[in-house]
Amino acid sequence: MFDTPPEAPSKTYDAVIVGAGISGLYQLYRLREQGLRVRLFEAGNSVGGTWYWNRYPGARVDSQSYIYQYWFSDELLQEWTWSERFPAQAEVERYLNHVADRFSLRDDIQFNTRIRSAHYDETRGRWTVTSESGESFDSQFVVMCVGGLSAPIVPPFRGHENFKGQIFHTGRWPKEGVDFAGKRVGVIGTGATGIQVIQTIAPTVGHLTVFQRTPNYAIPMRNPKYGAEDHSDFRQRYPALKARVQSTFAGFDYDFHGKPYREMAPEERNRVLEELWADGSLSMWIGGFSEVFTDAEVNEEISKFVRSKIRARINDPAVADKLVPTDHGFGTRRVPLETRYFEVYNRDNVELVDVKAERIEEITANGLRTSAREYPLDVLIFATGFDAGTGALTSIDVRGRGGKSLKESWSKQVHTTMGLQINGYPNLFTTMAPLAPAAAFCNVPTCLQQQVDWINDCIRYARAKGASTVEPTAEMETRWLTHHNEVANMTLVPKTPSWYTGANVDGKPPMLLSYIGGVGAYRQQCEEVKASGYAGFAIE
Ligand code: N01
Repeated sequence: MFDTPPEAPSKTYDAVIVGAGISGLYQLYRLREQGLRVRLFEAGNSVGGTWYWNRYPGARVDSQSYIYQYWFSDELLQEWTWSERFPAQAEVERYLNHVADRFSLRDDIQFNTRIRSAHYDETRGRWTVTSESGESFDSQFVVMCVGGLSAPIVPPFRGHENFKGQIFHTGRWPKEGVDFAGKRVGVIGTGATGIQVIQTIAPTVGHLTVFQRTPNYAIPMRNPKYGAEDHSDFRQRYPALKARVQSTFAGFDYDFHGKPYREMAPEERNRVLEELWADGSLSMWIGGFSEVFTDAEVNEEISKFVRSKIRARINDPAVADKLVPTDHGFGTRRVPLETRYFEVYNRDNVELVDVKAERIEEITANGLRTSAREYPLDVLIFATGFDAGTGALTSIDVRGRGGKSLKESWSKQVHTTMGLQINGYPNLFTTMAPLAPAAAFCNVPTCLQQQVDWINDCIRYARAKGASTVEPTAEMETRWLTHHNEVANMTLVPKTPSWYTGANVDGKPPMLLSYIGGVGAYRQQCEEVKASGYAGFAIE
């Protein structure tokens, strides 16, 4: 039943994958290995996904390189060497290109092809996927690997079109780069992206104006270079690391500190916090005290610790007042790693504007006007983030049973079954979609590989059974949504507005978009579904 009929036109596939990032490439490898006729469509002109589009100055991964990779090939693990602990964008992009070449993945990828719609035909149990240029493809399965942070947001400031200088969004950075020498540059946004851009360009621009709405906590990155000894050490540890990352809270090789914070004497707490801080990684956040997510008092103590670290690095107390976060607790929004970020504000050529105190009113021909004054600019950079979790999927016109639009359905309530499938959309699978840990609370490659493997196994199971459709039941979906929300509401995170809760997009229904029950626990639940013969999924 799944075999492609011999008379089928060349644009008929068993599976279509959308997106050639970390999950799309791996999904292609796996489904092809299973013998499916697969085609992957990618809007860009090469592979890399996030690491293709986000080539802004300073773009760098916040996960350690030795766990930011694929585990499926021992040869790949043995031959690839990472240059440092937290590599820059170009190195991760090179790695993903190497993987694409090493496994001849490009043979089945069509580049420069943005998918506009995916419509399900109930009578045939198949999808029609159509590109922006109007090419249509017919497929049994569709796997959307479109990313959780890939639909950029440019706030609709008045006068955007009048600006005479250059405007960029970090998530659509030009390949040829941008020359900042001597220029007056403005950056809007101080999230993980803004921080990386600001600390990188501050020494090279003529003048930098940072428009900050919400100050962020950030941890100083410790980024040693790796040599031959490190590489051989990692190679020996890879099997253990591969197993380890699948069971921890956030898919890293570290996990929460075992001892409860409240059971420690003040000196011991301080010692542990200092050790975590000195590690220079995200372990301070998702490998420190779990109470940071659940106990407001403990969170406040840890927040105070971090605030004092930040304040100590800023010369002008008035500037420090603007930069030290007081309106939310440490770790309730994404905590970035930084490299001499706070020292940037000690420079003469850098000015910090608090846009809560002086609102951005419009972009003018020569710069940006707030309620206080006009700031003359040659270049304006939007580090204003993404329509997270849902944006990349809803930008495609996805229609399931009865022509039901996913965008419309999610405008009222975002729902998925474990972030893997959606009731009403048979044979459609998703990676990095809402209600799974991937977008917010996971070392992304850990979660994406787990999801791809689950999808691959599920498709194999359905084919072996001779079934033509796979779809979660409505009951299963409701059960997962209820569980997701229960776990979310046990934490402090939904109380703090950010992209985690959809608060950065007007009109988005407020909810914690990513599952916060832990990567290990999520994986276990996915495994249980598989072991039960996919209980909660109709495979017929
Ligand atoms: O986006 P963000 P991002 N007027 O949404 C501000 C991942 N990532 O691209 O906080 C003024 O976090 C907004 O202000 P506020 C990581 O998961 C990973 O930085 O809403 N300001 C905020 O400061 C990260 O969390 C890595 O008040 C406006 C900023 O723009 C995710 O991507 C590196 C505004 C947006 O911050 C997204 O990060 C980089 C307006 N109208 C990113 N609208 C690594 O692992 C928005 N802002 C290396």
